[in-house]
Amino acid sequence: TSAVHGVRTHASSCSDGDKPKVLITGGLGQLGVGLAKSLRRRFGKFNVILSDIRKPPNHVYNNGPFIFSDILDYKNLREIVVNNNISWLVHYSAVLSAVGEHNVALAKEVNITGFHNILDIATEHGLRVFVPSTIGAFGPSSPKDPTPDLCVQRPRTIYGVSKVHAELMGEYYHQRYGLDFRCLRYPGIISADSQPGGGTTDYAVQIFHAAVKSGHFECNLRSDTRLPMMYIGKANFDAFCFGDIGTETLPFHSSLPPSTYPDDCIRATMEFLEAPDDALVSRTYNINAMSFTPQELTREIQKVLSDFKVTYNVDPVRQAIADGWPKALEDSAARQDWGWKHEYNLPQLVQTMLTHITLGNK
Ligand code: AKB
Repeated sequence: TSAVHGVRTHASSCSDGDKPKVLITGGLGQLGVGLAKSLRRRFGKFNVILSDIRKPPNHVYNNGPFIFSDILDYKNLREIVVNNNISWLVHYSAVLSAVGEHNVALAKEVNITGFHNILDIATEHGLRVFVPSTIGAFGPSSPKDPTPDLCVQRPRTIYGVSKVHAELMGEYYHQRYGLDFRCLRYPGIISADSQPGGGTTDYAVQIFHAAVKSGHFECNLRSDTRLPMMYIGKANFDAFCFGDIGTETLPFHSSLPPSTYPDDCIRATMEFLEAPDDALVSRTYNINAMSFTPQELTREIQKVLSDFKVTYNVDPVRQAIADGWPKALEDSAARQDWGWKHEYNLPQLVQTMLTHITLGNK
């Protein structure tokens, strides 16, 4: 009998007073460490557990609880939830778009079977569960500029199909069993200190590292490929903000106002996770920040690094995926229902990324 057959429905429970006890799966990917840091600041170091199937670098071990967790191992996952009194589950494990097309069986296993385990365990234990969806949940027949929350969704990648499946299953479990399912459709996420793993939007992270290190970048998407993107703050942004790096002069950065919001992606996720249940008219929301092409991004980087050169060697798999994706997401419902507001535009993104990467390389 699968767990969901014995399901009881309860409101999301919290453990330490009002504080949730959070488990993050896929914690060593592009997003987990940064989110853990913000959640720990808010709810306490020991109330947020990062998990993955890989051994973490020392700085992750030293910054708070980390455990092995394999989302394909139902019993292991259930044991972790029970033994740690987990009340919120952030499910970041996923095989991304480009890697998924090269290994459909793996993507199906992780993104669909693994997600079923998450859904059943979350339902059985009354968890609040956050699952990111993506611009990849849309396809060539979706309206593209902007793409509304509700429209035709016929993605042509296993990644996209698995994300539409997750959206629909989560919404179904919400209305059928009362599961507190929350899902944001992320744009391509741009991070300074963590690498994306096998996506179509990866170029927009790699280009910054290449600009700083070698002054040349070979781009695997066509120069006019417009995609929605969003900035995620550095996981060790405190050190950057509060002067742990000494008296070093910050390159490029001087015109930026000192930001109380060191990012958009983590803030969106935190605000959505904490939004009162009755504010959520829907369970799946688009969130949008900026959109640009490789050519526009290159020009913005060249305003700072004038010798930077980009050449193009298009990957047909990634290009076909990108050609079917939205150019911008329509996100007025997120703005209206739970107050979403982006902070970073293209010039701010470029200045911040170049600053972080340059300082990180010193
Ligand atoms: C990918 O490119 O696969 C991801 C995404 C947009 O979901 N970054």
